[in-house]
Amino acid sequence: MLNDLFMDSDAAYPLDIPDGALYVYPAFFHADEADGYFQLLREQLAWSQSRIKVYGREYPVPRLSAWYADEGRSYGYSGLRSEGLSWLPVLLEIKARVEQACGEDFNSMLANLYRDGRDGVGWHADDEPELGENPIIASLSLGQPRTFQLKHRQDKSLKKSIQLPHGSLLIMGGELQHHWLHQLPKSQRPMGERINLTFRQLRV
Ligand code: MD6
Ligand code: FE
Repeated sequence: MLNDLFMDSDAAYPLDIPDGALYVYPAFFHADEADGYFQLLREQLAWSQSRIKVYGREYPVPRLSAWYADEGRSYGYSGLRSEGLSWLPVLLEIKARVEQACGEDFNSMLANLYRDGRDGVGWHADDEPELGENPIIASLSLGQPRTFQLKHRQDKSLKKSIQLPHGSLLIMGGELQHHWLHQLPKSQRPMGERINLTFRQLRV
């Protein structure tokens, strides 16, 4: 279903990878629209730095985040469980555009703010049970273009590296979360801020 939708659109293109579906809209939002959203999200979201426990020691994660969801939804990630914040007008506006493009509804969104190249997110899959079997996750990138990498869990020769520009939308679906890990690596290069919104549909 995702396939048919995107084959018809010349704005989005599929990336040819086995064991999962991956689509990119390089310019989902035009630059001026993307600029406006970046500013609003930077100011309005309730950014905070989570801490994770690794072998009994606590560390701040290298990014700021904020988590929004429909009333009454809670979500566990990195050993934490939290209630989502209430949607803001700007988020509902963006969510509607993303839902229209995906042909899917989303009831939650995790926002990440990478302050500079020292912030990133390590190898992971978004395979929490709440997301269901083969989730569609839509990921909007604003601000500093950053590299997004994927590697296959079984076949170590399969790797993919893509640039996520300002205003781009990446859509993951199919069996991707079962067979691939993804990360946003840190970088030594001087870099500005990047905001990423990942829209999800929680099934429970
Ligand atoms: C990021 N994104 O782009 C981190 N997860 O900042 C993710 O971890 C991610 O972009 C699932 C689907 C799309 C993503
Ligand atoms: Fe992810």
